[in-house]
Amino acid sequence: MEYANYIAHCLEIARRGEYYVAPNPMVGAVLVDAGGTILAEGWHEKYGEAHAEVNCFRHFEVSKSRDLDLATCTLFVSLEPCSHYGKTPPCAKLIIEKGVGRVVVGMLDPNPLVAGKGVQMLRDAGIEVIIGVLEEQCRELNKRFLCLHENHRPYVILKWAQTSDGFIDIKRTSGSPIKISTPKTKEIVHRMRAENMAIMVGTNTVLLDNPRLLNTHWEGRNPIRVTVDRYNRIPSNARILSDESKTIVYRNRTDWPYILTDLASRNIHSILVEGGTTLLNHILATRLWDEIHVEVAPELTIGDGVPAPAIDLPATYETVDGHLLFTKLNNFAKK
Ligand code: AOF
Ligand code: ZN
Repeated sequence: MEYANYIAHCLEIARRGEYYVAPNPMVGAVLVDAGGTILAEGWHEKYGEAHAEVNCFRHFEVSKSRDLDLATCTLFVSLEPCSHYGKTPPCAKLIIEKGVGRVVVGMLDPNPLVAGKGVQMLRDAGIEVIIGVLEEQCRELNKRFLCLHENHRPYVILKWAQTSDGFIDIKRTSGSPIKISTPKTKEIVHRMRAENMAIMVGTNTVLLDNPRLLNTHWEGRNPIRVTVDRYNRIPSNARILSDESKTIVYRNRTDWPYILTDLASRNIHSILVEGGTTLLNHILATRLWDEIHVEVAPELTIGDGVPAPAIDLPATYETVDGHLLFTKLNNFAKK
């Protein structure tokens, strides 16, 4: 029985919960008989609802093989089964009750409510437990959830679009921003808004662009909007304050380490920062970020404007609609 193949399948089905489970992790589970046949599968579908293991057993109960002795079977799950009473009862307890013989776990759950206790419960009940299969892929899938529990701050993604001569906008005090993104790259931005729990822009962007910062071009929830307003300049009718989603405005303390700590205390596991340059440069100086995504429009030069943050772009990029999409990962963020 090739464990990695089944954990790979768990990861594939876990992703179906992508836009619906935050701040919980995406988790997939498959129940496999002694001959290696998958009897049932399940994944965490929605925040606050059943965990992957519960859904897997539910599907098993309605299957033809439900009378099988589960002592001969293996449950594969991409994350350690939980041991706590949260919004749902502990999955480890359910697995013990079902009498499963063996459990293969992709990676341990760093949530202090679980953190090894799920595996301990299973082992105490005499179940064979194997830990650490495709661990790197398991970590990548839930990098936001892991960042919150391991680093006690949200996963931070900085994102901007710039002209080929390095500007994010024309200099202006009114009027509309220059359009840099294409329809397809705009869709990618909305997907990023759906992937992250929060979205942030600085005061100037709120005042100049009056953005809604919603996810209107991709499935899933709208992100929680975050901004700073030290001098009470944001008017009460600003679109960022609309009731289409929640908004957090920092007024007294606006430094990035403080904001991250506060967001973590609200269980926000990820934030996408879309600008402007002042905010992005402040964040870059703290080194508290995880990814940077830069879109460059090669055909667009404006000679003068608001400069993009000065960073070294990586050598490789993706091309979408003729635009260059660079992704830079942080090497010095504490992992
Ligand atoms: C599992 N299987 O599919 C998931 C787990 O509030 P609750 O009850 O939904 O618990 C959320 C926590 O449970 C979450 O922070 C993480 O530690 C774990 N997620 N565990 O056994 C699952 N999604
Ligand atoms: Zn659980």
